[in-house]
Amino acid sequence: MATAKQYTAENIQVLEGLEPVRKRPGMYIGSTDQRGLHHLVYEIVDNAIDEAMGGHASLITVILHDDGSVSVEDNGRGIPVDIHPKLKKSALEIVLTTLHAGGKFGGDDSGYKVSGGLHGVGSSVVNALSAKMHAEVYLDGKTWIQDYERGKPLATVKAKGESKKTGTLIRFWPDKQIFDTLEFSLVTIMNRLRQQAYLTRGITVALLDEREQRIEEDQKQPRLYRFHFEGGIAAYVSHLNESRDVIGQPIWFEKETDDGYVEVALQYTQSFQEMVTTFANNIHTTEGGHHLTGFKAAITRTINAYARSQSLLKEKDENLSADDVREGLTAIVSVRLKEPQFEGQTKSKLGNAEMKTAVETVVNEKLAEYFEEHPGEAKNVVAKCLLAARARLAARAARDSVIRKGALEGMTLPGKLADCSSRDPSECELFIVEGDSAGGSAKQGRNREFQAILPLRGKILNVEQARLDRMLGNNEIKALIIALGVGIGEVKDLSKLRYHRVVIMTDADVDGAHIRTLLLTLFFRYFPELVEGGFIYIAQPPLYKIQRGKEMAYAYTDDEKSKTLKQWGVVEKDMQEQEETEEAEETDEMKALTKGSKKKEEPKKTARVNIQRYKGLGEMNPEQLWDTTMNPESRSMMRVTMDDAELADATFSTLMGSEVAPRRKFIQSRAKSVKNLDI
Ligand code: TTJ
Repeated sequence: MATAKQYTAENIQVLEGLEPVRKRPGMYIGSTDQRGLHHLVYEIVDNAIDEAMGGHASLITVILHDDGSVSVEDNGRGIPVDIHPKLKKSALEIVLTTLHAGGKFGGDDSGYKVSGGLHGVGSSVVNALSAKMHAEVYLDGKTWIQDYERGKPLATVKAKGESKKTGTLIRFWPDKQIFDTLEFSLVTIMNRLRQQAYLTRGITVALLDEREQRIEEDQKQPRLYRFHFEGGIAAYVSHLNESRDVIGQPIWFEKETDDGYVEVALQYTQSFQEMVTTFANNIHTTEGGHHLTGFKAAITRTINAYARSQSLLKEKDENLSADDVREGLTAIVSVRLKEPQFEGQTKSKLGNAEMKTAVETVVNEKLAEYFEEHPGEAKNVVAKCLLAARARLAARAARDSVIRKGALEGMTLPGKLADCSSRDPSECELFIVEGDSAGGSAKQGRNREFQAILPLRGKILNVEQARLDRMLGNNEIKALIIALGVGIGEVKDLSKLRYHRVVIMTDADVDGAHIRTLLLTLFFRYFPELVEGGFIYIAQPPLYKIQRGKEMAYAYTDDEKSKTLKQWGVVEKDMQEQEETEEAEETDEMKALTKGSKKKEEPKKTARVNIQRYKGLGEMNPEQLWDTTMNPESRSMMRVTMDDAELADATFSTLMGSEVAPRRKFIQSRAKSVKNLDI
């Protein structure tokens, strides 16, 4: 390699000693906590990835050693070791002991570098922040070594022996004088390496954890992880969509442009979530930037153009919006460019404006080409986007017509709301209760200080005819929205939420499941912030009351019922026949089984086991409802996640869909999976 050429005067100007790094480590690696510690690994690995990206290395091995050090080795060309004519030092030593802010020093002829933001600060920074560092270069048939302490070489670079391989090995011991912690997280490092392996198709990244505590007792084997993805970012997309219902194969393309390299993988799913992840020079651009803008513009344009060309858009001026084409889209956009500019709050927004056009042009061209060649898949993608468009139109129409700006303003709290006396939302709870009779029990059983009850009449249960947008006009739902206090649409103000726990309390039967689905869908579509904020709950009323003499227990699941019976010494097998009467005379066998238990001292002559299965909340009296479902001391509630709500939304769409067949199928399959369903 003509390395001498790289050492121009210009390069030498920017060389600096490492003292400033140890004085202000945060300036170079962001922080000195565990995050900063991990940056050391990333920095060294990035160098090896650069070598692999240039096509010179295929294997990168990372070892977490037992003594707290980390080593990174590649099978690339090896950092040059020849002596710099002016500095009279080995290139290896210069790379590892001088700050080269320009980033081009020792740089490669060809490609793009993993650099920018907190990265690309240089391996010398890692050296400066390490109590010890050891470098080995396999080059020209020899092994060259140099050792350092806190960034200072202990000797000149020396040949240590023969070597047939080529490559670079760096091992470093982070300095405890610098870092708050020296504990590396296997998971964090593994995730990073996996991500880098996805982004550099075909390379192998191996991770070996040799630390004592990681070695499993029984096998005494260090743990080895290996990441290799022939499919690169297309495999990444497949991985992200693993649990989703996908539409077609992942679509993948790449192109080298004048402004840089563009690589994209995308795949639509039946989900509502958009997952578009962008990278610039292998750095995750969490704040997006121009490459993301270009991608979105191209997707919208291409899908609209295709849909129009195939007459899939009915009206002349009908268009799919950017939101429509992003629903259910999973994509990775990876660009590589010579001089990346990272901006934004966390320096993770790509600032190079030319990348908008670069990505946009490539995606327009390649995606259109793909659609032409795969008309079946293209049609399914358009269908999915049209579905999203229709849902959005319906929602907008609902907002416009039913709940216009200010329509809810000034409205008084609904009469059916039994409000609580506290006005501190953080302690207030709203129970949305199905049916007036359960509502009555809940009203009597509640703690009126902080618990409010809103009964919903059974009428809106008739969801099969309902449509979500019409639902917003329903008086029951209006009452709910007014009770929540946050408004809707343009006037939504979450700070006005009147209850920090909004609890859906429905029966454990089909109607109950319907109304729950409906409410969850409503929250998912119109109040996702409440779901995300963790304000929505589902009450968990018991399924059974189990009684024997004076003993009484509630069971919330079938498992729990079995457990209780077992504790009481009741053999469930024997119970089965009695289920019809749900009453059991204690058999001799049962008595024998209970002998060991406490109850032995006061044997009951007529101990009958009575199992009551609650079919609805209305079967519980106020006291029971309080004890089992509402009392914060003893109840359990499920907090609704976005995933739950999204699932409900999908369920709702299936139930509401015009096709009867899938709806029936859905109800049947649910019927099988939900044991406590009463049909
Ligand atoms: C420099 O130009 C001549 C050919 O080699 C180029 C180079 O620097 N290659 C290189 C560096 N390969 N691997 C590295 C490297 C690997 C690790 C693990 C750590 C560091 C600091 C560099």
